[in-house]
Amino acid sequence: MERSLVLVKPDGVQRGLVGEVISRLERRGLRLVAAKFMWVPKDLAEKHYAEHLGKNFYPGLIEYITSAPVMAMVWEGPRAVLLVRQTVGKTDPLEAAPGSIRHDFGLVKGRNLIHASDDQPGSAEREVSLWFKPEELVTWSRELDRWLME
Ligand code: D4T
Repeated sequence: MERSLVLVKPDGVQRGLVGEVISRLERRGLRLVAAKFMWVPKDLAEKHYAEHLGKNFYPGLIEYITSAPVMAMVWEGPRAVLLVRQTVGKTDPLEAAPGSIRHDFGLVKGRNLIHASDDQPGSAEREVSLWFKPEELVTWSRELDRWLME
């Protein structure tokens, strides 16, 4: 079982797409483990995007992610990291596969609606622990799980 950190970014929240994102991930069969609606403190934004420090788009990225509230969530399932990335689509909406969230709702990389953990080793675990305390992660099962998972 894997976990992935998903953020509906400020543009997704402002455009009323929180429900759409949750609905797509639920329909995929993934299980919600944690969620909080929040302003992103600048130090959290800087830690989250530390790998981009020094790049030309970094200042705009920090300003964007702190410009309005985000919906931060953890989703769980077998191969959840890649499944969520597939549902989200590639970083640039122009390259995102038809049917993905960024394809269906996005125009440009700098307003791509949603974040999802990548599949670098340890990346998802690092992000989940950056955004959520262990006690905020809910352990539960669904009756439906036996029809979704072997
Ligand atoms: P996030 O991290 O927001 O889910 O996006 P990705 O995982 O798909 O992409 P990323 O880490 O490479 O980029 C982080 C963030 O920066 C914005 N960005 C990226 C941008 O504005 N211009 C760029 O050239 C790149 C590469 C978009 C997402």
